Amino acid sequence: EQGRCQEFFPTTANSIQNNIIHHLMSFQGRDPERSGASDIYKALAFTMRDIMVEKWIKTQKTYYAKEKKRVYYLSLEFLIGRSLSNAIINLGLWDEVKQAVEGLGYSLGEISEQEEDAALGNGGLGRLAACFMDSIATLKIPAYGYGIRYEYGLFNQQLINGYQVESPDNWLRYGTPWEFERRVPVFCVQFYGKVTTYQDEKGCFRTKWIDTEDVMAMPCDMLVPGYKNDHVINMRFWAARASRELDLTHFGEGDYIGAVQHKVSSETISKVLYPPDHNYAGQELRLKQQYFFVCATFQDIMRRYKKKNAMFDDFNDQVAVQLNDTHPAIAIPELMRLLLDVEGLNWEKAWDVCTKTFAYTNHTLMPEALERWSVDLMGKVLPRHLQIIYEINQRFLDQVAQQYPGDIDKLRRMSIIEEGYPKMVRMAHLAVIGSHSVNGVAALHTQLLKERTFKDFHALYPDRFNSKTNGITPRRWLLTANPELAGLINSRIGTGWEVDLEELRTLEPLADDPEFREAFWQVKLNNKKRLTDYIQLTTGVEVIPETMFDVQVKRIHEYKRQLLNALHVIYLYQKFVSEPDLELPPRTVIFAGKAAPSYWRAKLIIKLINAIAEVVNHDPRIGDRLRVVFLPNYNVSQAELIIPAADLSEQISTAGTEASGTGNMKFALNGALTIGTLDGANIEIREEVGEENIFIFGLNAEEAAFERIRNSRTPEQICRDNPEVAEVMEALADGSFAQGDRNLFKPLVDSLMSPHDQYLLIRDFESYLACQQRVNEAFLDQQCWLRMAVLNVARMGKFSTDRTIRQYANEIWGIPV
Ligand code: DL6
Repeated sequence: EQGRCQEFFPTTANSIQNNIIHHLMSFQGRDPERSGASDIYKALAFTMRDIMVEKWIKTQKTYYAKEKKRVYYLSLEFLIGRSLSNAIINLGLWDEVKQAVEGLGYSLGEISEQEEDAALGNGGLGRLAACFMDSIATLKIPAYGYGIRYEYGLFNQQLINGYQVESPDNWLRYGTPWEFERRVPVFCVQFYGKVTTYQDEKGCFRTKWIDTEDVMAMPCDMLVPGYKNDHVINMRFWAARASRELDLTHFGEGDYIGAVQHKVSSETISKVLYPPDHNYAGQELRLKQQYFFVCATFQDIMRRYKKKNAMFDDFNDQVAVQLNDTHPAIAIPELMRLLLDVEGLNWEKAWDVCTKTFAYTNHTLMPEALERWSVDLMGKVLPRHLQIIYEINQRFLDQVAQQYPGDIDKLRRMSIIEEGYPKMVRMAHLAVIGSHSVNGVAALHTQLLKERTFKDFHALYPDRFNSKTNGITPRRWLLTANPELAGLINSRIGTGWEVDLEELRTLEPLADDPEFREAFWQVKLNNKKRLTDYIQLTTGVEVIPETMFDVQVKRIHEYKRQLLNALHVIYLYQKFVSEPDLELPPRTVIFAGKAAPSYWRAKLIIKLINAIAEVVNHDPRIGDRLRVVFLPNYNVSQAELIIPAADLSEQISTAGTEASGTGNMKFALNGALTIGTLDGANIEIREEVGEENIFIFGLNAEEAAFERIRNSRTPEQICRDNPEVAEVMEALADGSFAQGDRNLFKPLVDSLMSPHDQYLLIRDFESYLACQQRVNEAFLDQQCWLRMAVLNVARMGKFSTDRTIRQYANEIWGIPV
């Protein structure tokens, strides 16, 4: 059998090429001699999928044979990006595929470019989920990712006259070769209706949810190969389908439109990814998306569980469910419903199983990102779940009242139901109460969760809280994205780092080796040249690769403070104009990122950056000393191009607002130096790389919190004390970047100058300027800069998702790795 598989699944350049041709002809109906790059891409992707599917079947068989505990990672977002190069690398077939493709007259780069990004996520949270899948497969953990197969992913961003304009991301327009659309198992998901009770055959009162509107969930699987280990796992994405393909009642009455309507409205559920990343308005469709994927997922989990088990008493010994933020938290009342109403367990047993099954990861400190649903909406869409939530809450509050007699305020603060008009269901409270583990994603974040967001809960359940610092997969973020650097590292220390990132430590002595530094610089320069070409192509702006590439790429949000960076650009511009002989390294300041479509302030920041670029890039007094670029339509593939080319990584959020950040890790791993605040994982990056190898500025989280209340120096005072700050603010206010229009950027000026600016931009501006000056000096000493950059790479071992996932597996999931 082994032999037959090996014969069938191609692993030599020759057999891969034959397989590509076979796919071209038999499945795509193309003449190989007249096929274009996109045909070859598809045929190659199918060829890789063939290899993966065999390994996936074997992997699944080992799970069943060993009756292993499985982990289910539930996430509304998976920001996957492209799959082809990653699959080829993880399957260990790079050289063979390259040769095969070149034999057909194409370069592998050209073929990879054909792939559309799968952008089923908004930003950090979704990309983390994708990195986790890679590490889970590489560590051979029996796990599945579960999510939604959005027909439209994260919107495309165009810049028109400097403004963000959104258009739909129709990524499935030509289909995707990576998914298996499965007709079985298809599950029915109920909505609306009402709850009744009845007596079962033993005379017990049971609850039933009836008169519902039903939608079918169809699974689409995408495979994730581990790194060179024959282990392949799958992500299962649910697509909504109408419960009756054509509504026959309406059809019989000649109402064709009515018949189709049901289909259209059902399928809307998985139509589109919700774009905001930190504030989800309580929209019915989003609640339906959440329940849709949770309900289908649990039917699938139960189906698998029941193959080998009849009783539910030890369900949690077989099943661990990780909730990626509160988005899937409706899973808690859903499991209770299944155990109570379907399996007939009593409340105490069901609750015990439930809390031992779930673990919750929080990803944000922004209060507006903590999800709340109106009780009315919840009661309408999911009436049985609302009943269960009330019961969970009642029992929980009884416990709190017992522990803290007479403390009514505490009951009010901790309740799952927020009293008010309207009453709201606090999903984060539900998630904390219904899980045995609650984790933050960096040390500071967890500390702030314990001290602020979940203070009362931490006092009640101190052992429930733990920290799991995020990571990134080195396979995508170094091996795939930066092959030249990976090659250089391999030539000196071997390839062990690919699965044990701590091995990069052995690079440390090479930081003092001039020959290695030179090679390192050459790699960086080549990456910068690649990016230079891309910038020219996409924006028409000509940049000089030898200048300092100062990069801030991430979602546009006030707390991430792109505006602070923009103020520094204005400052530099004024310096270059007023003191032409000043010795400052020339800079190319690169921005990219999407703003939530309804977040007008973030969109105005994009307009401002483009307006500054317009002025700076066309001012002959500046020459080549300063360029500003805003790259449109930031996505994973663009990140893979930008990050390896960066010299300076901007991680400048107000301390205490960014839960972790993972871009910070990607940049440092690729040899960029960080300028940042003591926020999120920046703190741990500083601990690892050493404070002499990172540029830190600004208030820390405690000082920032204090400053918001004390307001020791208002923006107005700072402008009075510091003419350089005043001059920057003046240029922003007087229309210098708006063709004299003083109103365009007034909302930004007003927020900057407000004594209540919660993001404290002006408060941190002087410290940021001073820190940027230290960056300038360091960059002018190229050897010193390179030494620091090499040490950053060498000391990034902690930030592999292999480490993060090991911790989740050992400390939360009960699966020793
Ligand atoms: O944990 C992954 C990532 C963190 O690195 C970022 O700091 C954090 O902002 C992000 N959170 C979200 C929040 N979405 N919601 N809710 O994307 O998570």
